[in-house]
Amino acid sequence: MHANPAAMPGQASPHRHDWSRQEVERLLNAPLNDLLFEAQTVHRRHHQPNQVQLSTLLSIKTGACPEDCAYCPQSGHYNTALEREKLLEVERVLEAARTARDKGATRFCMGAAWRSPQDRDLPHVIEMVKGVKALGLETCMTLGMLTESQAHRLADAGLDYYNHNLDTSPEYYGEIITTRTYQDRLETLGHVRDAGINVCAGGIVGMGESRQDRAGLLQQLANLPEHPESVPINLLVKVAGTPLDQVEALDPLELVRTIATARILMPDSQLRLSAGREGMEDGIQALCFFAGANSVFVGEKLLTTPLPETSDDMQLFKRLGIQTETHEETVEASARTAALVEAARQEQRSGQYYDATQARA
Ligand code: SAM
Ligand code: DTB
Ligand code: SF4
Repeated sequence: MHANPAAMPGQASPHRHDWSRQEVERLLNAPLNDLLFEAQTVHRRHHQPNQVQLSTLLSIKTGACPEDCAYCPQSGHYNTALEREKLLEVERVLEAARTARDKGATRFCMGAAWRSPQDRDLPHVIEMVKGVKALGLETCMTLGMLTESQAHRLADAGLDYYNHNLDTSPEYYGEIITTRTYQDRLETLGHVRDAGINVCAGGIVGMGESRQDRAGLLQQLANLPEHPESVPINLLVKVAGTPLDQVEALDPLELVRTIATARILMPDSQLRLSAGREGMEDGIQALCFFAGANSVFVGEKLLTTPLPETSDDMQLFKRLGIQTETHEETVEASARTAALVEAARQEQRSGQYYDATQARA
């Protein structure tokens, strides 16, 4: 397929955790057709090619966040026309979860505009996890940084996934956030992993970063000791009042390249075409699915910004011949990915080589 196989190092698709920046850049820089062909080949080997999983988000505590993330409408550092809201009552969360389930979501993600949860908040949040699980949904939370013991308490409550993003490359990170470090984020991801919760970690493109920065983000994610089970790729949603409001729009094909490269680097991870679908052309979304995206957020809103109409999403899936995952399929896929990540972890520990190309045989 390629004149120089080394130019497409994902070809053999082992679960590697030692990608060099140069290798990742070579993938990102490849002719688009080569990159897409490779990504789709890996995708087919590891996933159902015509299936997407649906998640729904709910902001359980909105705005007034002490962090200064330059992209975020919820940061208390910027003047965005956002209405603040304190931690929601559990029953309101369960109501939203029921609606999401009835509309086909199989995972319910709850996000809080916190630097980290206070210990006094945890019992409340734990009630939410238990209640949402009892509705037959997978649970995900994103609450900021976690200590080791908080991660264990959430694990004991049965939390399925914890989302904490690296956001961008280590080099560009300081341009975007000054109130917490890259190392802080890696530590939280370590606590989540060690507590036995599935890891959801990704980042944002379109923040004025370079292609090298996108390579840096992907390299960091793929070189984590275990690949995150879930990798959200967000396209910046520009919100008036945030420092990134006027940043130049990213060529959407760069998003497609980022997703394709993520698919090659992390063959078994669920890859979510996350923020940024509202207003995105159908053709670009279709390319993202071809590149290996197999999950999206549906519903009225992400956390605070709008999503496409669900009826438009369903229409697009129909046009593409894409089926939405059932609850049973989601549970089966999550268990399979978690088992593969665990197998890779064990084999890495014992010094054996893990070949993910054999995983679906
Ligand atoms: N406060 C918690 C934290 O930062 O970990 C959880 C909520 S925070 C909103 C979750 C993620 O949403 C961020 O890490 C970022 O990647 C993404 N995000 C926030 N605002 C965004 C925007 N305007 N466009 C795209 N992604 C965004
Ligand atoms: C993720 O990576 N993207 C989601 C979820 N994880 C929490 C959040 C996107 C937020 C977009 C801006 C907003 O709606 O506030
Ligand atoms: Fe706060 Fe999370 Fe927004 Fe950063 S991304 S300002 S931590 S809510």
